Amino acid sequence: MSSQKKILVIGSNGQIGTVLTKTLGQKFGFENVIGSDLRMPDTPTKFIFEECSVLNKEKLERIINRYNISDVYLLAAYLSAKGEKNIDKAWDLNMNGLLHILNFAKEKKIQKIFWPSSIAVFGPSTPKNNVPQYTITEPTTIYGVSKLAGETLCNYYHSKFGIDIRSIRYPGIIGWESMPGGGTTDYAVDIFHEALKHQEYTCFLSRDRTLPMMYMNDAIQATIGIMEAQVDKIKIRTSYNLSSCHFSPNDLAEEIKKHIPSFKIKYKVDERDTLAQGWPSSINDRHARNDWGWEPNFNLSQIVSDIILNLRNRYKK
Ligand code: AKB
Repeated sequence: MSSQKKILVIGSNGQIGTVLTKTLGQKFGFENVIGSDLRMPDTPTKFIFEECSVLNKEKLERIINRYNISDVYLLAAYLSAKGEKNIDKAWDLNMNGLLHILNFAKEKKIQKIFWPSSIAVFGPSTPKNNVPQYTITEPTTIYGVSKLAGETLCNYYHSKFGIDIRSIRYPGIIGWESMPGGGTTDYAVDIFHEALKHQEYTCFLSRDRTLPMMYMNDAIQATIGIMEAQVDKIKIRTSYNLSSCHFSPNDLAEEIKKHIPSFKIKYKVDERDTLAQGWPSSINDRHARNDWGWEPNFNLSQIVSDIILNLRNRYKK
């Protein structure tokens, strides 16, 4: 295998994949980054793109061999809300996709894997605030169940076969460059677009449903940060707790009003609020900070200012 890092991002059209693939290209050279997803991206990309499902093991293997892939970021997943409507498919994609990639590493076809877990591994029996790394994990969504099983699988492959797999438990991720799909925390992205276009947003979570959240820039920094950390710094091979800020729809709306005073939020709560009800309000991430130097850069007011600035440019508002 050549010493040049060659990166494959699976799920490169998704909310995080879009920004991650671009950032990896800027950092390591677009000729060294291959994006893959179920369908072609809407706009041309600077990186190489391959249409492929993570469930298509043969095609994936051909891509890995063709480009001599060393590092895989596996982002393709059914998220919480969509997963509840497609339980079998969510389990299949979330588990078999991961298993394929772990087995490529076991067969020494790739060297390093990033796979995200989520705060959805926690459930109603987990403490609500400042949730420690090691605590009760009894998820109540198929997404959370698959992420918890995936964490255990990663740890098993690491201890049994020495696979270098690295993982963080993403909170809700918000940004302006890409749209989320199928998650419970999606409201915190939609709200900005509606605020700028219509000065009004109807929220599907309840007013005070506080959840752990993070700006996209911090999520990307954490993702590349854990992958680039020296191997001896990675002491947890299930998945690291990761935290930046936490807020409710009401907190977010109040912050948006500082920029768009006429903005109004209404509430029409649906089943996604029940999913969110089982999740923690805030997370303790001291292991990530101590082990590999994680530190977030954006608080709520900085996130809101940055998103509004960028979306105002886009919408010319
Ligand atoms: C979701 O809402 O399903 C995701 C998550 C918290 O992992 N954003």
